[in-house]
Parts: sequence; C-alpha cells; structure tokens
Amino acid sequence: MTKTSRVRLIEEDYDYIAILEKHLEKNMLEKLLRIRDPELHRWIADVIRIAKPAKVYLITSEEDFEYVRQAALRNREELPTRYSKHTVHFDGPRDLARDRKNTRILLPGGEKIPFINTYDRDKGLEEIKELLKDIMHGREVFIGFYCFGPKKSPFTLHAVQITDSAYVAHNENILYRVCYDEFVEKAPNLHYARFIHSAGEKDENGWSKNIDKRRIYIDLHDYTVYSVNTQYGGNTIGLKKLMFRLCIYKGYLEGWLCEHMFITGIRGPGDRLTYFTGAFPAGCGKTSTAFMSDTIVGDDLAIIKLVDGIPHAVNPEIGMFGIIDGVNPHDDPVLYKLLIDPNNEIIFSNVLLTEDGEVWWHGKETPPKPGINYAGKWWPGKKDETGREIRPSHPNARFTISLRVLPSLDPRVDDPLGVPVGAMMFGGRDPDTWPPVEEAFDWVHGIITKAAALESEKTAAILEKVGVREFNPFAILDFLPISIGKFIQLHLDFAEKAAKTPKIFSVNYFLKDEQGRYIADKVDKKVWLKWMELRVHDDVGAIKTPTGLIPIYQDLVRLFKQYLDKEYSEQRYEKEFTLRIPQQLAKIERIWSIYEQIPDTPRILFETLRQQKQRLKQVQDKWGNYVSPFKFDRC
Ligand code: SPV
Ligand code: MN
Repeated sequence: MTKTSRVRLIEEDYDYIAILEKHLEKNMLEKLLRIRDPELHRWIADVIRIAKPAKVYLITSEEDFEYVRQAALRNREELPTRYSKHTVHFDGPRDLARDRKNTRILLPGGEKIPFINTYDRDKGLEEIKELLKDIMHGREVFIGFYCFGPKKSPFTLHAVQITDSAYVAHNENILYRVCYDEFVEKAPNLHYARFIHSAGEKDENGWSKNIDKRRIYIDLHDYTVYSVNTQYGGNTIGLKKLMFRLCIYKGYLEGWLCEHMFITGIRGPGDRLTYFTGAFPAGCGKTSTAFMSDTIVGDDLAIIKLVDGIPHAVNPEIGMFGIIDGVNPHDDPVLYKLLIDPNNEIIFSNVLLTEDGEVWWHGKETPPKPGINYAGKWWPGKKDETGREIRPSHPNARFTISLRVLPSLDPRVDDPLGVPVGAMMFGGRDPDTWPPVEEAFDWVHGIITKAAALESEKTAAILEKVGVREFNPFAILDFLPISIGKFIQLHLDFAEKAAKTPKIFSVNYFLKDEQGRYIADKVDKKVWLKWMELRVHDDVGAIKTPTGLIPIYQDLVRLFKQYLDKEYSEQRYEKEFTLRIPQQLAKIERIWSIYEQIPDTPRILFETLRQQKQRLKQVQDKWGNYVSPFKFDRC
C-alpha cells in the first residue's frame, strides 16, 4: 500500500498531458492540474486511453452537484417523480444486491484465506484491464475527490472515484464529503484510494447487460478497486463497501479498527449522552436501532482509533444508503417522515414508481398502483415466468439521503476527533439462542462470544437464499480482506493499547416463541438501549448467567414503564431471558468447528469457548436445559 508502487493500466510511457489536454475542457483540466500529482494525472489519462469515455467532468465542489443530478436524469439512470428532489433508479433484475461470488480480493499468487474470496492478483489485474477496454465508450465520466471521514481529521482517508454512472456519482455526492481542497493542499503527498467503475454495456432498459462479466476486484496492495458491469450501490459506490475493505486493511496494518457499525448517542440520567457503536448484518435492525437512539452519528460504518487512550469513533460517511423495505409510519415514524418529505433530496432504488409519479415501497399505507419497478412494467398481480407474483418493490430497495436532514443528527458528526465509544453492540437474526440483551463479562469475552460468534439468518442484501443461519462475525464477513483470525487478534491487541475498553453487548430482536411468533415488539429495543446505557455507568446491577450479564427484572419493569408506558410481565421476562442451554451449546459447537478451520485463530478463542461450555454444562447438570433467569444471582 505504498505510494510508489501504484498499478498502471498502460505500461509504456507516453505524453499523458497531451491526452488530458485533448479530452478535458479547459476548466476541467485546470481543476485537475491544480492537484499537483503527476501520478494522478497519468492515472486519469490511462483510464481515458483504455476505457475511451467521450467526456470528463470533475466534481470539486457542491456547485457541481447540480450538474451530476441533471446528468443522471438526462441519461435516464434516474427517473423523475412528482417531487423534483426525489428520483428513482433501477439496477435491473439480475443486479439487485452485492455479488459475493465476483467480489474478489486480489492477492499475489491467489493466496487462500478461509471464508475470503481471494484471487490471483496478476490474473485479476489482467482480466480487469481487458474488461476495461472501451467500456466507457461514448459516455461522460465523473471524477470525484472525497474524504472518508470529517475534514481535517486524523481519522480521515481520501479517495478518488472515476465512474461512468451519474447515478453512482450522485450517490457519492450525497454520501461523502467532497474534499478536493485537501487534495490540492496535500498533493503529491496524499495517499488516496482509487476507484474505477463502469456500468458497462446497457440494454434498452438501461440495465447492465454483461452481468456474466460483473467483476468487483479489490487490489489491497495498490489501494485501488475496480468495479465493472454492475450498478447496484453495494458493488459500485466506491467509498461505500469498496473503500470499507481497503479501510479494514489499512487499520489492520496500522493497528486501528474499521467497523461495519453504526454510531449513536443514548441519553441517560441528567441528559448524559453515551455513545454506542453497533454491528448488525444487513436487514437485522441496524437502521431501526440507530433511529431508536437519541442521536445519530452514523448508520453503517465506523473508524475507531484511540484518542488519549480512549477509543473514539468517526463516521466516514455523511449520508445513508439504507434499506427502505418495511419502513412504515408506525414503526419508523422519523425515517418515514424524512422519506416522504419533498424537501429532502432522495435517490430511491428498486422501489415501485407508479404511473402518477409516486414512489411506493412495502410500508406505504395505501396499496400499490401500476407503474414500473426493478423488473420493468408492473401491475397488481403481475407474475414472473415461474408463475410467482412479482413484488412491487424489491426487499433490498434502498434510499440515499444526507444525514444532515436528520432531526437527531449528533452535533459531533463532523468532530475531527470523533466521539468516545462507551459500548459496542452485536446483533443478528436469531430465533432461539441469544436473549434480547446481554452484557459480556469483559472485552475478550465479548469479542469472542458475541462479535466473533455472530450468526444471522440471511437477508435480501446478498444474492442468495434468505432464511438460512450463517456465520457472520462482527457482521463484517462479506467485507473482510484479511483472515477472520487476524481480525480478532487486531481487536485483542487494540484493547491492550487502550486505557479503557468499551463494554460489549449482544442484542437479539428476533427471538421467537414456540409458535414461531416474535416475542418482542419492535419498539422494545428502546428499553434494551436504555438498560445498556445505564450499565455503561454501572447505574444498575445485573444477573450473572454462564453466558453473560442480563437485566434484573425490576429494572426492566421500570424502564418499560418510563420509556414505553408498558407493563412488563414476569412471564415475558422469563420467556425472553430463559437460558436456553441446548441452543447455547449447539452454537458453541458450530462456532468452534468453524474456527478450527481457520489456522490463525487466536488460541484464547478456544479457551474462552471452552470455559463458557463448562459453565453451561454445570448449570445444565444442576437445573436442566432451560433455566429461568430468576434462578441466577445478582452481581
Ligand atoms: C449492507 O448490505 O451492509 C449495506 C448495503 O449497508 S451495501 O452497500 O449493499 O453493502
Ligand atoms: Mn452495511
């Protein structure tokens, strides 16, 4: 990842300034040359020569945003709605989610890492160079200069995006801070990530045609990502999940954390604000937890570093690319209101655009009217070729919106030193094992039995079957560019350097009863959040079980009354917090056998699991398989 070894798309030397002079309008060229970095100039000239765009537009300030918005409408990547600030984009029926199979980490010799999709770097680069040939033919390309984090911050990384999609550029302009000025100021000493994206050839609907040649290649050592023949945001928006992978790797090399976590503030007594980060696989309550918190710093990613020995978190983004499916006025009143407000700039993707120009998704209160959706023209009852009804709006339909419009935006969102992390939470879709909330005994116990052991049922954010329970440590597995063993070790080492470590909690909103119904209401998470906040400050006691610390019944009664005006019965408490020993033991077996296949798993992981198993067995011998929380002692 050193600055001297950047990959060239064209090997031989040539007069790259002449190429730039030929293809860039005078003001664009001036903007580019103001960044005194010959390597950058040469890279852009290489892209022009190899991919052959017709026109180049540099996004350097907010004034350029309008140009990009108009370009997206002009080229039909976005369609207008009744509201001038709302637009709709369709990715195409085969391009609606992240493509795990074709997203590859390029490593020399194709080094194999368990659970990570790696590929021979030389072969990958050769393949991608071939795919890039003429791929932008006749199109306008957009080049953006972004900060991944607040301006003038020691946390912040930098990136340049080249894309032939106005939709992708439009997203980035909403989601990230344009920081051309920092490029001008710091060049040529700025080490920046590079992203090249092309939607590739498109069909008459505007969908990427060569899906079989969809490739997302991550060149860690060159700090560069290539993405071709796709449009879905998770595959294409460079600073989103592509940058995230580079960020994790940089953090690994330098000893800090880049996490798939929201950052929120939760208020406690006396208006105290405690910051939490939270990791959840996509579609498992991450966004709703963020909105249930009192303030929001970020909803998806966090860079965590030590500031005077205390872990602090920064949100590298300034917008949300969130799941819209299910967002409704009852459960998500704040978010719903933001999404129907004509004054907010919003890009909707893969929703239903009705004939009267309204945007419809599952969660709207009126039934859907005919219109167009991710699969073309849509009408109520429309079926696909297999006879199945086509959903009006796709389960992975999304919205892009600036965080600046959030009423609960935390005032420290742009703080260059971030916010102190009081606690981290980890949650997945788990019908039968974890209780709704539980605190780990300490950092190591939490990293191993909560973070590294996270599992979840699959959701629609990936192109695979939903409903199957899968291993997803730290909710980050899809994005890890290094072995999970090394990633765990990084967390253990990070804590060694810290003066204080955040508390770690697990949460589970998806626990079901014997009839398969969810036990908790969606709003109940408010109580779990408030309980965790109190625990961070040792303001309430807890009950010690073999797997962690759970709430005392009376504290929950009080919190349910205070925050939700609800009664909380002993019966429900028992149902939710009963220790389910067979399920807990089965989980340990599953997790153990996975880590056995990962050679660099820290040994302490097995020791921690072994101890947990032993504690569970002891209780099982004494009280049987299912143990009421009332049986355990307070601590
Ligand atoms: C996720 O799936 O975790 C997301 C959306 O946040 S994506 O950009 O597809 O990764
Ligand atoms: Mn995410």
